[in-house]
Amino acid sequence: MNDELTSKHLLPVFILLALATLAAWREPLGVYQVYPPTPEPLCDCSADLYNCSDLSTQFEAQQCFDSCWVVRGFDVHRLDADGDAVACEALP
Ligand SMILES: [Ca+2]
Repeated sequence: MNDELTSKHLLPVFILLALATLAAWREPLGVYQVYPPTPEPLCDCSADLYNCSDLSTQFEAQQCFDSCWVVRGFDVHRLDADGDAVACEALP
């Protein structure tokens, strides 16, 4: 009698757990489909397209330099002429 009551009361809990598990399993797959595995580059790293004079701040130049370094593995735009990994030191 007690066992029967217990299983009847637990049935909705099991259903909820199953639905929650299913939802948690689907969610990460959806996220992976929406966002690409590699971050979008902050500037075009396909070729030498920018000079320091094209950028307005050192921060902007540094972001471009850093993201292209990750994508291409070298200073595509030659923003770091002296090779100290700080791009466009002359910019504000
Ligand atoms: Ca430099």
